[in-house]
Amino acid sequence: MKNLRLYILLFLMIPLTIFAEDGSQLWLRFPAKNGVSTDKIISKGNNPTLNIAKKELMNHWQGQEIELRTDKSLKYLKGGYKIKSVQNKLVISAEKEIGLLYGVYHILRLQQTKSSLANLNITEKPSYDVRILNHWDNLDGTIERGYAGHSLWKWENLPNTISPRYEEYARANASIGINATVLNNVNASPNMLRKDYLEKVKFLADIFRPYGIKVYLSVNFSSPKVLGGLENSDPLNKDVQKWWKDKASEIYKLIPDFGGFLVKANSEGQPGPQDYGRTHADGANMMADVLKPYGGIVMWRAFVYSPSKEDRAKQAYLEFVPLDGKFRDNVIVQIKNGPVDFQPREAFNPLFGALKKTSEMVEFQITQEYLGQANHLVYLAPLFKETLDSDTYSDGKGSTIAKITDGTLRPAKLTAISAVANIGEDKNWTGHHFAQANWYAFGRLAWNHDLTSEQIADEWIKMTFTDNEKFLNPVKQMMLTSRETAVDYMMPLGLHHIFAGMHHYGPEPWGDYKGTRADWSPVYYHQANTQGLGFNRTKTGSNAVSQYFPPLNDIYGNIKTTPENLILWFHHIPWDYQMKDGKTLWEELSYKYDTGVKNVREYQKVWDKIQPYVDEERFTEVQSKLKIQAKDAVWWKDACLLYFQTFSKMPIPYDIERPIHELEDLKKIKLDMGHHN
Ligand code: BDP
Repeated sequence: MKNLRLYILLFLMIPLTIFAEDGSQLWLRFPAKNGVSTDKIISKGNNPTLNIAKKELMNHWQGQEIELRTDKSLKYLKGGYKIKSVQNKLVISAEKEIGLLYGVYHILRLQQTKSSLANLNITEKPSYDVRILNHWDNLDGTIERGYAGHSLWKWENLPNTISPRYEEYARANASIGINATVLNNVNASPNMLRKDYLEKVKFLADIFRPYGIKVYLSVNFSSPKVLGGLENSDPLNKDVQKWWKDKASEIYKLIPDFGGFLVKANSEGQPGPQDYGRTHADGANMMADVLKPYGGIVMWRAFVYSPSKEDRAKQAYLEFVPLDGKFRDNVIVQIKNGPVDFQPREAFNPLFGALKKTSEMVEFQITQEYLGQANHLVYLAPLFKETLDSDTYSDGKGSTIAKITDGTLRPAKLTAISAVANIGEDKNWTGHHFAQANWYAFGRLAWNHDLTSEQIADEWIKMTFTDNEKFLNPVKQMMLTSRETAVDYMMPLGLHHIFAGMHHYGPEPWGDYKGTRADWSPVYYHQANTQGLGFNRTKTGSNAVSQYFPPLNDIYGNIKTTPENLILWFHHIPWDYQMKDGKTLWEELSYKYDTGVKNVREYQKVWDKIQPYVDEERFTEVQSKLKIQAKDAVWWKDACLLYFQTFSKMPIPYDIERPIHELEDLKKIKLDMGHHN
C-alpha cells in the first residue's frame, strides 16, 4: 500500500520533471543524449579538454563525421579555431585543445540555431586575450550588487562537497568563450588570501581548468598588515614586498596557472598605496613584480574618486593620466565604461585613449545594479556596444574604445575585457530569465566585438527559447529597444545617478544626503533649480569636456552640438530651452518618461501574445516581472516629473497620462535593501 502511494506520487511527478522549465539550462539546450557515436569522432590524444569536446559531440552532435585536430601553426589565432567542411566530414583545428572545444561549441550553436552546416569555412580569433567575469562575491556567501540569490561558491563546504554547478558554470562560460574569472568582491576581504581559502580556490581552479578558465582573485591592499601582521602595507617596504612574494609562491604551488590579482585601491574607503604617500603605479608594480615570474597579471582598477570638490566624472582621469607609462608590462588598468558609475547611459570614460603607454581594459556591469536589478528586462548588448564603438579620437578619427583595448590601434601588451557578473545560486542563475542574455552577450562580444546586438539577441533567443518567428521577431525587437526604454523611464537626456541611495533601485531625485560626500547625492548630479536642469561640465562649469580629445571637447562643450541623449550630462540648460524637435526641455523630458512607460506596457502585450510558443513556467515568471517593471516605470516617471516640476513650474503636457502618485508619498518610500552609498 505504502509502495503504491509512492508509485502514484512518482508517476504524478514525472510530467513535472520532464516539462519543468526553470531556466537552469541557460542557452545550452542542445538535443539531449543522442549525439554521434564515437567512431564518427576522429581525434588523437587524451587531454581533459579534448575529452570534454568529444563528450559534447557524443551527447549532442547530430551531423556528419568530425575531426578534431591540434595544429601548432594556428598559434596566430590566439586561442581561436578553424572549422572547415572537407568532403563528407567537418574538420575543426586549433593550436590547442581549448580552441577545439570552442570550435565544438560553435558547431553545436549552428546546429541549435538551425543554421546551415554545409560548406563551412570559418576562422575565429578572439578580440581579447583575457575575457573575464568579475564576481562581487563575499566570503560569507552574500554578493555585493547580486540579485540572483547567494554566491555559487560554497566556501564552507569546499573542498569536501563539490557542487555540480561549478562544472555547469565552467561549461556555460566556455560555450561563449569566457576564459577567466575573479571569484571574489573587489571590496576584498584579506582572508581571501588565507591558506585555507587558497586551498579551496585550488579546487575550483581544478574544475574550471579543462574548460579553459583561469582563476583570479581580488586582493585587499592591506593584506600584509591585516593577514601577515606586518607593521604596514607600504609597497616600498621590503617586508611587504617579501610578503607578497611569498604569497605568490604559495598560490602558484596550489594553482600553477593562477591568473593574477584584481585590485580596488584607494577607492570608496579601500586601502591602497596612497595611504603611504605612494602612487597607484607603485602599488600595482609591486604586485606585478611578484606575479611576473609565473606569468600572472595585475588588473588595477581606475574607479577612484577622492573626497575632493572636483567633479567626480573627472577624477579617474586626473589620477591616472600622470601615471601613464609608469606601469609594468603585466599591469592593465581596468576602466569602467563611464566616468561615474555604470549608469543607464553615460558619456564614455575619457580615460580610454588618454593612457597611451599603458594597457587598458573595459569594465562593464552585467549585474543590473542601476538597471532595475533582477526585475527589469533590459538587454545590455546595445549599452556594451555603445561604449566599444565610441570614438575617442585619441589617435585621430576611428580610435574607438574597441580598437584601443583590443590592440588594433596600438600594439598592446595585454588585451582584456571584463564585466561584473550577474550570477547567483538561483535556479535560473541570473534572477530574471532575460538577464541570462546579458551574460551571454558579454561573452559573445568579448570573443568578437564586431557582432551586432541583433545577431547576439537572435542567437540567444533561438538557443534559449525557440526559432519560431512568431516568438523570435517580437521578442528580439523588445530586447533591442529595452535599454533605451529603461533610459527613458529612469534617466533620459543624459541625467544620471538620481537613484535612491544605498540600493540604487528606485528614484530619489530629491536625495540630498547632507553630512555625506556631495557626490553621493542625486541633487549633485542633476543640479535642478528654477533656471534649469543638468550638470555643467563645459568650460564655464567643471570643464570635464577638456578631458576629451578634439573635436569631442568642442562638440560636448557646445550645447548645440552635444548629442541630445547626453545633453544634461554636459550642460545645465533652461527649462524652456528649445530642443531639436521644437519642444521645450521640460516637454521633452516629460515625453521621454512617458515613452519609457508606454514601451514597457507594449512589452507586456508582446509577451502575452507569445504565450503559445513558450513553456508555462518561464512565461509566467517573465510576465510577473514585466508587471513589476511597468509599475516601477510609472514610479520613476511620477517621481522625477513631480519633483522636477517643483522647479520648472510648468504643466505636464496634457496628452500625457497624469501622475498617479503624490510626491510626498513617493518621498516616504524607503526600500530596505541595505548597503552603502
Ligand atoms: C559601485 C557599487 C559598489 C561597488 C563600486 C565599485 O555601488 O557596490 O563597490 O561600484 O565598483 O557601483 O567598486
